[in-house]
Amino acid sequence: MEIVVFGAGSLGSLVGGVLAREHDVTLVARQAHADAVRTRGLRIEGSLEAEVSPAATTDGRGLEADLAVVTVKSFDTESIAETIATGSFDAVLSLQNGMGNEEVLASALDAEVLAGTATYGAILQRPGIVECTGLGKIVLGDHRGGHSDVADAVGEAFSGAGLETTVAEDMPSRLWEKLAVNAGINAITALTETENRAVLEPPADDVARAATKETARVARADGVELSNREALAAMERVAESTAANTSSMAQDLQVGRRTEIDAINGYVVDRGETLAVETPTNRLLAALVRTWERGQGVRDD
Ligand code: KPL
Repeated sequence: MEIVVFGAGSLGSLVGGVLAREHDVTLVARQAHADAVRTRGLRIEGSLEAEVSPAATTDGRGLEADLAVVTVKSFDTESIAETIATGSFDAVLSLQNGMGNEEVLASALDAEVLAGTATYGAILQRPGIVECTGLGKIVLGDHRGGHSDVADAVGEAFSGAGLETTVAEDMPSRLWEKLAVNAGINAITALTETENRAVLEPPADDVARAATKETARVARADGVELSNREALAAMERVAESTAANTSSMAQDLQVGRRTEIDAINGYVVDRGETLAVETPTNRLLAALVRTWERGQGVRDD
């Protein structure tokens, strides 16, 4: 399969690198990373150790392939959709954090849009070197739910390359479950500069559980079946299996980058307001991370 990964940072490089063992992969990445991959190849360290040689570029315009995998930050989805639209793809798979990315892609593109969740831990250590810090899995399927032959084919391609992948017909509720996981883990570990295990232990565990339960409440008000028990079990399972990992938001704060707070805790607050569900913990976490972003000069609203 011909695959282009748009936004090859930590997760995108790991997924693209593993796929490159079996498929024809192009990484669209920042200059230094693209240069390193072009000259020395991509080294995957940690659990999925490999040396691979995907193509790499900084310019995603006008590309053609069977599949576009989107791993850009949620606040860049609109602009990457415009870039993808200048090329030609049969299918697009969003492997992003937060909600609403698939709708943005679907409204800009003719291709079939798949939603996916990924729980692999990944850190881009240096240009050309990505570390797999935790084996996870990918769940993907039609973004509106239901059966999709294209999702089956993509699932087979991913599994064949060595990524543990399940094809699901209930992606809307899987996305809410992933949102509940990220709402519980990301902002807390970012603000406290801790690894994911921090949310399993006092005193952060109560805060993480409250943020997760609020998210499940909003999901139910939105018509999705997600009990507090299921959401908490998912959050704790992911925190355990990625205990020693640094969440993507904690990585963003470490390097002074804008975060995905708007698409995670911020989304829970906004949707909660629309559906008349109180979300005090998500509101507090969102306010604190946004305050940090303003202080860093990486947001101005
Ligand atoms: O998705 C993640 C993230 O860091 O954004 C988790 C699952 C929390 C892994 O760290």
